[in-house]
Amino acid sequence: MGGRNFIGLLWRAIRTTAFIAGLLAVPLVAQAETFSGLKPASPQPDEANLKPGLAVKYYGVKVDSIKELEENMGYMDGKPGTPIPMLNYQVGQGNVLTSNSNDMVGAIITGYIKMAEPGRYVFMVHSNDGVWIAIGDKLIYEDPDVHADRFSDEIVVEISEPGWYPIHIKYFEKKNTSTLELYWEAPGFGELDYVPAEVFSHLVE
Ligand SMILES: [Ca+2]
Repeated sequence: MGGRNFIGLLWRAIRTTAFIAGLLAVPLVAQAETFSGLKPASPQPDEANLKPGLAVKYYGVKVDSIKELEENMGYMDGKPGTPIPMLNYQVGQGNVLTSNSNDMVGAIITGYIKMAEPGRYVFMVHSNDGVWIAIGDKLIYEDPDVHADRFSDEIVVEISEPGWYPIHIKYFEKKNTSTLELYWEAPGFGELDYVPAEVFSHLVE
């Protein structure tokens, strides 16, 4: 999927720029928004009932925004798809996520993400087209319209309670190329990388 070394370099460049800007007191880099108050799953899911990856429902829709996807969902039933192991999709014109379609796909992705240590998590999202992401019932990011591959800014999440948190993603791809990638820098993980498959799970329906 290719972008990994690039994102590492980009990350270091951003960090270096921010550091130098800090030294010079030049406001070159916007302050990242910090999210707290995320709610862990309560009760925590029974690990015996968890399956790897995130659950997904697909909608065959041609929409221009997350809002339009939601409107379509009001009168359509989603079709359960193959679970999504991790969010590392930059597939050009290939099939969207685990669907069998390469265009006009809406996806509702649900499950849990394990944040095993308390502290500060820095997320970044790479999307094409629109995306909306909530963790622990808190909206942490949306870029809801049609767009070419685009990175979020840093999304800083601070938690005090380790464990499984519900994750809820709305995503659509209208046409041409598609991308959905989720990166993080977690306590103890060192540097920005894909959120690894082992921290995603979903309950069997
Ligand atoms: Ca596209």
